[in-house]
Amino acid sequence: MVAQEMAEQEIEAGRGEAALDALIIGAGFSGLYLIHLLRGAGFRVLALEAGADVGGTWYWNRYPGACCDVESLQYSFSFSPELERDWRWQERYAAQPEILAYARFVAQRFDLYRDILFNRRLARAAFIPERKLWAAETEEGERFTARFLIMASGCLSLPNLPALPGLEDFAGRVFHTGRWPHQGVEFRGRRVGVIGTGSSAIQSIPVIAREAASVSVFQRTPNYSVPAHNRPLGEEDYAAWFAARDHIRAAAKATRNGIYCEFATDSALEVDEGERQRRYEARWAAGGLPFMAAFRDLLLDERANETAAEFVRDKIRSLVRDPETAQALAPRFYPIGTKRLCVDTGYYETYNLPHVRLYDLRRRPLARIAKKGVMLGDGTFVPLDDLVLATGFDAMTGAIMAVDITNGRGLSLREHWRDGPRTYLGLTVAGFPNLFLVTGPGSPSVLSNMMVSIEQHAEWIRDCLVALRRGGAAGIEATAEAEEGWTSHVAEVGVRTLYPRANSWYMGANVEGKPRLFMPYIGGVGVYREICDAVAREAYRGFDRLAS
Ligand code: NA7
Repeated sequence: MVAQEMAEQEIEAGRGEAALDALIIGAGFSGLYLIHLLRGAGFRVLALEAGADVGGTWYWNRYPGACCDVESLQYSFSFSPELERDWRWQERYAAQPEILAYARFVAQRFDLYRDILFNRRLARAAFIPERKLWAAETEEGERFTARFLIMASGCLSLPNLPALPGLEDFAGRVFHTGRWPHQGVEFRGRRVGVIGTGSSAIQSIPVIAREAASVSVFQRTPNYSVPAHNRPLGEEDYAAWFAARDHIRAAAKATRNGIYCEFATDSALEVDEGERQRRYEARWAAGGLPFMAAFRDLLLDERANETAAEFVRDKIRSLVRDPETAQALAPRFYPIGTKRLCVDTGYYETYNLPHVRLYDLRRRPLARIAKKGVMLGDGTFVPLDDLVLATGFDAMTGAIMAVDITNGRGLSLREHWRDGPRTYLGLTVAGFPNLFLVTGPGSPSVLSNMMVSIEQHAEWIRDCLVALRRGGAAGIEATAEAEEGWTSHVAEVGVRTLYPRANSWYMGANVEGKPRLFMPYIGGVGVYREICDAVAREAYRGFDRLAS
């Protein structure tokens, strides 16, 4: 039964009021903070979570070496000083088990588990205009009604499973990095093939290579990666953090990407070669994503970008002994940073191991997967016992579009977004009242430190719901003009950068048939926050209120 019919029946049966104020989809960091905030503001909330525990991305991505590419002290909630005081990160970059443990700690600390139903996947949701509520149904057949529907379903949660010819014939084990078995995988003595060379592959290949008999990496596009220089955090790190914490937290909110670091304000082209090299060397030695902040124009100017790209290519050539492999690993087809920069531990060095081999699919494409391995276009057969698909995600829109969301006026979100996502502020969609997206397309989202963006979105949504309640309104809906204006603005700002030059998941280019456009908002988290705050201050400019 469609959600609309189901809800109408419930309404006829006398349950005219929405049972919940807000139904939250997902219990990752977004969902957790939303439960905490909305409950604290007196709303009746429930979260549905597809996994068996909290954590979202960090619940599913358990592949070997899975690690956050933002430093743990900054990749954490800032809203509670007590929480910060009582949780200690072990490493500069936290690995997945530690981040998952943190999510559980947060959920327990704020007593969030009681408002989450696990192992529930939302199948459909319909807005019922007459009642001004959402009716929702899970794949398991449970039904809910809520005034507001909040999609906190994650940007990298729906795995991308490309149509690899012959995959169904493969007799060995097949794993996707984003759906890794919870009990772990034993690779000892096995010949492992890895398809893909994105962040998940770059993190997992060095760890798998420690165990496996051989590792064959099938690369379609090489990625730029900088070292993490991960290390344990000690007392002195914490002393320094707490001394500067208030400043760092406040400053991070005003930055371009929500990560506090030294952002250079000069151009890569206005310093001489010696200074450029010195700057890149220092950033390389420090490690991590701030490499891209070495100059202000690395993502704006092709020539500036090329100086950084060539520096990294040089590093690859110096780290990888076999010149042919080094050449294949050095990206040339797109500007550095326009696919998310990877942060690794020993990735390039792994190719110096005798049992690790790179197959460049640009030189010899993957012809098909056979029962016992992979056949390449030039007739080479690579025998394998296991296949690891590190092929990424249907990013940003995948988890939202997986749900059949309709507006009760004959329009589905899938139809509305057929040519690409359209939003107002990345938070709302015209024609879909009382629907909120957290870190959705059209917001800084995946270009930012997610924790900073999540806090900002959740707080904005809470404030909006409180304002509506205070004003006696039943809801809110973005106007078509506001959506059009914002969607155009997101596109205009995007094309001013180098990002559209890459076939990245930011562009939807990794999923066949997906519209190609730059989905996140590149204006910066600081600028974006000011815009969202101004919209709220100006009585929610760009929105219509729904009368009670
Ligand atoms: P990514 O970054 O999307 O990487 C996926 C990789 O898989 C990438 O190298 C792809 O090559 C490759 N791929 C995808 N489909 C195929 C086929 N059909 N054949 C060969 N290779 C393929 O996903 P990750 O999980 O690594 O990282 C996602 C984000 O998580 C990351 O950016 C961090 O923010 C954390 P392509 O580049 O498309 O040629």
